[in-house]
Amino acid sequence: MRMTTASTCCYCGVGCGVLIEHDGERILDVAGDPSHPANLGKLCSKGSTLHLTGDLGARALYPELRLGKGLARGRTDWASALEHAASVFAETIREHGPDSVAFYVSGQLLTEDYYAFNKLARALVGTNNLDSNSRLCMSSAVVGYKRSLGADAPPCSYEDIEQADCLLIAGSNMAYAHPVLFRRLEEAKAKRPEMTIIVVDPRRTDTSELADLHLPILPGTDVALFHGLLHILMWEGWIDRRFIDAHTEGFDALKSLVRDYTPAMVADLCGISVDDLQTCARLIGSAPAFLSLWCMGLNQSTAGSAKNSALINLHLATGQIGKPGAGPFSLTGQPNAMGGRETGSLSNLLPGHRDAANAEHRAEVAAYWGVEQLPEQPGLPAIGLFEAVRAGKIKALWIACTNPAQSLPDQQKVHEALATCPFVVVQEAFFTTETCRHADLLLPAASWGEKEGTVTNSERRISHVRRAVPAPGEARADWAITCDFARRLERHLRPGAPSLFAFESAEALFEEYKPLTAARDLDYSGLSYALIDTLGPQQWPFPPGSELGTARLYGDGVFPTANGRARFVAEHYQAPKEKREARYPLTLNTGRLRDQWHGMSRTGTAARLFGHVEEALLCMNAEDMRRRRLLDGQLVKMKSRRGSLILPVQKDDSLRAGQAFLPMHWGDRFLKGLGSNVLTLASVDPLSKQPELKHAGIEVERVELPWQFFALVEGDVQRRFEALRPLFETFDYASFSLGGRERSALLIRGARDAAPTAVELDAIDHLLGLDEGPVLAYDDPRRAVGKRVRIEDGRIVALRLAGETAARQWLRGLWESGSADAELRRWLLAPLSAPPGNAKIGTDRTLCNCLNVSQSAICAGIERGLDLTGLKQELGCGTSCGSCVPELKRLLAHQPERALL
Ligand SMILES: Nc1nc2c(c(=O)[nH]1)N[C@H]1C(S)=C(S)[C@@H](COP(=O)(O)OP(=O)(O)OC[C@H]3O[C@@H](n4cnc5c(=O)[nH]c(N)nc54)[C@H](O)[C@@H]3O)O[C@H]1N2
Ligand SMILES: Nc1nc2c(c(=O)[nH]1)N[C@H]1C(S)=C(S)[C@@H](COP(=O)(O)OP(=O)(O)OC[C@H]3O[C@@H](n4cnc5c(=O)[nH]c(N)nc54)[C@H](O)[C@@H]3O)O[C@H]1N2
Ligand code: SF4
Ligand SMILES: [Mo]
Repeated sequence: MRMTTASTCCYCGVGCGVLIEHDGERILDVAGDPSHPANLGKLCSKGSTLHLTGDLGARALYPELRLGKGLARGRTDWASALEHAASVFAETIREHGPDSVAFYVSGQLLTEDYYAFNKLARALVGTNNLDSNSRLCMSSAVVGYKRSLGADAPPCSYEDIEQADCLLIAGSNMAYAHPVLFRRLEEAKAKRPEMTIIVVDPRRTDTSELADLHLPILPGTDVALFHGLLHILMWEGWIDRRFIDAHTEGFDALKSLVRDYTPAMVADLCGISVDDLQTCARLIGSAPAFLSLWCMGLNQSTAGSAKNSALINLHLATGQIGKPGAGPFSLTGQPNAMGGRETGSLSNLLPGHRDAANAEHRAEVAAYWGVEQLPEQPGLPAIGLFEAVRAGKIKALWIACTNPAQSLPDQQKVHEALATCPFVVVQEAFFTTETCRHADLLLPAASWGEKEGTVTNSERRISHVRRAVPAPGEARADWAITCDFARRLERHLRPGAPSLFAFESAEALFEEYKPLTAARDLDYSGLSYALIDTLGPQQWPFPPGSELGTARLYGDGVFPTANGRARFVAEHYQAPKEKREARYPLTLNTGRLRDQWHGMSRTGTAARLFGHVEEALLCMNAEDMRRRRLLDGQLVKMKSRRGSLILPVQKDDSLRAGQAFLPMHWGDRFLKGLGSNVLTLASVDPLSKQPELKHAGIEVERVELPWQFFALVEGDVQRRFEALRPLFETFDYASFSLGGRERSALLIRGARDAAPTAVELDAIDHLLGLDEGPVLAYDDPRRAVGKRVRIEDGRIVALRLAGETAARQWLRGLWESGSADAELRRWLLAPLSAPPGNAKIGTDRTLCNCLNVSQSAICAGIERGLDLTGLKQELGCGTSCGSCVPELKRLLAHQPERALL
């Protein structure tokens, strides 16, 4: 029987409602929930393919324990696993004190999971060593809001996007990262073309394509830009003196600071024209309603806190806050980054927007929990925490719902830390992650569609996440794992005392947690699961007795500071940590792809999601490539002060000279060499402790790796991937991805200085199924060249090219088309390595994932004279989720110079 359960999408902070179709056992399909206020029925390319992800072959199904470093993990049962963990934690705490253990958690946990971890760390263990991946994501925004406005609260609503007259999008590629909101913006702009959109981003992106004004500032110069804008706003009299006098403090100090930020100086520093700067100021200054949206381009910086406050300064100076269509609106990345902040799950916070450093706050929470006191010693933020693990100070580490061995900067050190830590627990839904390799204890977690709780999205809206199907194998909900462990640890640390963790459901956790928000700025003590179910998802504050949530904050001009005034923050511009210098002259920018999610544990199981970008590529400006004599597709070595990585390079005219871009998604699993973050730096913002993930100094040079490798194998992809990946450790370059649509295949590209041994190659062939059965083979040992193709029922099912791979695209095309013709057989048995002369070569990107429309089909349509409507009507592209529409528009706009393939 088919059933529908209304839940939420587990990806980004837009927080879309999804309707999960299932049969009580398996998830069959998803659709957007028309009644959810965040998306009103829409989903993006990631949300709409959720049911295609989560291959059971990649899921963690049973607890696994390693009894000593170097040994393999073996399956165990939950009771033994958690009993063991409790005794190791108890012993470590007894011997080395509570700060010798730590918890590193995630903005993808539900609020209830977060609360359980918080109580475990602070009330039971007695440590503030509880931090979250939100440290890499939102912590600069937290600092910005708190010090400028008094509380960590984005004051706006999504509907403000429709009501704004001028919209400044800074350091956010929302077309990729918050697509459903971007669709809303596209529609608003189409309805009201007079609405102006400004995008501040060093790169040209799908987001900037919608802008009236794109400011491609030099990396990290945002603070100077915002000060420069304020300088002009003041000069032109475009500020709101009445608002400043009535509702703010500190304006005079800022005024004298921005005096130095003259248009000429700022334009020069930011690498933009004075005209554009002036235009930007005029658009902001003359707008009846001015809204700003920002994300990682501001937060992930050693000046992240300064960038946030400098942007908020503009709103305070113009009085553009607390009214429809106006305000500083930080977009949250993860689905429950907000919940983490609310429950106090960063090392410096406590539940209910309290501070761990505040003795009164500690006493309040301790009294509520019925414990004597909460720890006073400050906890370690993510980067410091892993540094302490590496230094041997933290001896037992619990990681939940995050993959630090992929996502933290300076991966060499992170891997060292995890390898040296005496006891690493990983609570994960997918056993395939880089971090799981280091787990001494792996605990299988329930994931999307399998768990219940609540999440808060970017606009402070709390949704009820509902469970549709049971978790596979023995996987359990995160809160249940945490509480079970905590009860066992209590027997060591508080024998005989009544349990602090006697929760029977997620709802019980929510009920205990919510009074901690009472009378605080975020008060949602009036909310319950039942109320959300009746009223729909609600925006906090939602104090007792409320009938509806709160759409907008600070309408009365009163801010949650001691004197009720918002504060101007006057801080000078600071350049990014790694300045351009001769050895590392390029700045590496990292960020999102449209169809992948972080370390790809989930999106990396759906071949379709590789259709848009298939493999790890370094993007560079043409001029920088020319100077280094690099051609498209060549292998390069990129080096930073911390590490190096080998991968192909690609020309990208959306980048200015001096800048390079690498997606953040590739970890050591998909790209040998510890992935993108082997290059990035761990320098942090002094206040938010957020690392500078967007600006690393690098150099790029060509590498000659004459022995090349390509393989494709269909079926049982996850198991093969796991088995094959370790065999490529001796390769200089090895990149894995998935391909296909109806059938999916594992694709492997590799290169080495010289051929591997026959034994090594045989081992690979064995796992590819190319060592026996219907396999056609050709070898030229003198040139170390060999080809293998397995053909079943007239179709290619596996192939590998060793030594020389010129025919790989052609063969891949043959695989996809399901044909294995005579030409192929002739070619196979010939010494020729390149494809036959008349073969059609070339890979094609799938721009429209929903309808499977390729870039070449779209370009051909444009050539035939189709416009956007024509493309939609004839090819169907862009008619479903809409994620490809910005790219269709760009191809239409850049028709003359478009690159076909
Ligand atoms: N498809 C997809 N969507 C996602 C995610 C995902 O993994 N995949 N992750 C989610 C999460 S957790 C997050 S945090 C968000 C991130 O969402 P975004 O922050 O929008 O995404 P990024 O691509 O990381 O970075 C945004 C832009 O910042 C620009 N930038 C770099 N340096 C600077 C600078 O100095 N100044 C300015 N102004 N801009 C700069 C980059 O060029 C990039 O285009 O996405 C969320 N949504
Ligand atoms: N270079 C560079 N690095 C970056 C960034 C960047 O822009 N550039 N962005 C940073 C940002 S903003 C972020 S948010 C981080 C994200 O970094 P991570 O947190 O490491 O990213 P994910 O891959 O989403 O990790 C979440 C893990 O939780 C697992 N999981 C999924 N659902 C569940 C569940 O219900 N329970 C449990 N226990 N596990 C589950 C997933 O399989 C996955 O492995 O990356 C940061 N790193
Ligand atoms: S915009 Fe896409 S990824 Fe984000 S919540 Fe909605 S469907 Fe999920
Ligand atoms: Mo994030």
